[in-house]
Amino acid sequence: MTTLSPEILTALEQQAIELPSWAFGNSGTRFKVFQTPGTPRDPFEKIADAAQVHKYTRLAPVVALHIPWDKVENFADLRKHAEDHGVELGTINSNTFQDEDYKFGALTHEDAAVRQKAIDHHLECIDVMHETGSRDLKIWLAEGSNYPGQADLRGRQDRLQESLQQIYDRLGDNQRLVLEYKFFEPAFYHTDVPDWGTSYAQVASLGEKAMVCLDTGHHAPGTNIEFIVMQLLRLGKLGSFDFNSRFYADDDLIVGAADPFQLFRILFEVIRGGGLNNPEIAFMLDQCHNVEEKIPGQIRSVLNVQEMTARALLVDRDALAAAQRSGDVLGANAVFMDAFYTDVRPALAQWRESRGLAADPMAAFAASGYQNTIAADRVGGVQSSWGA
Ligand code: LRH
Ligand code: MN
Ligand code: MN
Repeated sequence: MTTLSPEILTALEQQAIELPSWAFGNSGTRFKVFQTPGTPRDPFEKIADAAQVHKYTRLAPVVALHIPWDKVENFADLRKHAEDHGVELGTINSNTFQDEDYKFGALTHEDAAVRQKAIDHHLECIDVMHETGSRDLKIWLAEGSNYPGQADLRGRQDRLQESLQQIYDRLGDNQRLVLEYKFFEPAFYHTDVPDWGTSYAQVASLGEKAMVCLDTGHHAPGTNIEFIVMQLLRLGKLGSFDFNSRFYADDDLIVGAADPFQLFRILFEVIRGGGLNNPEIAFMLDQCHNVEEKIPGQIRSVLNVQEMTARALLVDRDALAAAQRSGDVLGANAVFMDAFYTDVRPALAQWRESRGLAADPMAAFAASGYQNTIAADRVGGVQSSWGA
């Protein structure tokens, strides 16, 4: 069995992954939203379910909210509820993609009144952040156009900058804005924030409290995502991850499911760039569990991240650097692949037991009976996000 060094175990001990509240609600495609028994009926129940993931893994102490999906009358109550369940409230995600007024844009809209409405929504999110104790306001914009000539690309970029500046100016001293990019969907011809370069250009001119969010599912097939991770870390502008995996487009599948090797390569660059356990970077999941059970789906996800982190930490960096310096192409590649092919699961299971956790968190959760209890107790669970 591979053993993990004390240094590696210390690094793993500090790992913290933020869960998306919406992963616990029903979601689907534009074709169908399937109902799962036991689905939370409100944000309080979503937090209770998220706390189960942390209970069995000790990897997920923070839960991100999406506004208005998680709007409650009193956010201080929700915060207290989270703390009572052993977790914290984290990133606040804004939503300008489900409102009629935003058909032709929100922060980029031609009409100043519509832009103001969208800015005001973000200011409201900042108010929420003060109550929840959240640091980050995460903005993803569904804005763009479908046909060449439909929109003035340059004008929209200028308006975006002005709108973001107004939001940025409202941030408190310890608050940040993270701007997420996505190459297409729902707009199919152009998107206003399609890539890391645009996000970087926008946040760089806002100031130090503005960073880029990298959602792993938001790139064209074949994109070298770890290169982007390296570059943003190098520039000091990587604010957060939205982890998930994709086969085709924005699939939102379990992180590491489609391509564990890509996750390994990303985490290697995170470690190389000083990003692991760096409080400046939020390691978030952004996933939907459309056909599988949601709590086990999230447990599987955080374990996948932990597993690939452990493998990436196993890379013999000295041997790798020596091989790189001497131009030993295949030697360098072999050092890299040796770490990737190492099965760390038995060592992680043993380590979990040494910390009073079950060796197999998936099995322990299944045996706990929690799923049956919520299925019996909760009727009419909420739909959290996409779909009809
Ligand atoms: C957009 C996105 C963004 C949203 C989330 C629900 O595709 O990745 O982060 O907030 O999905
Ligand atoms: Mn995302
Ligand atoms: Mn997405």
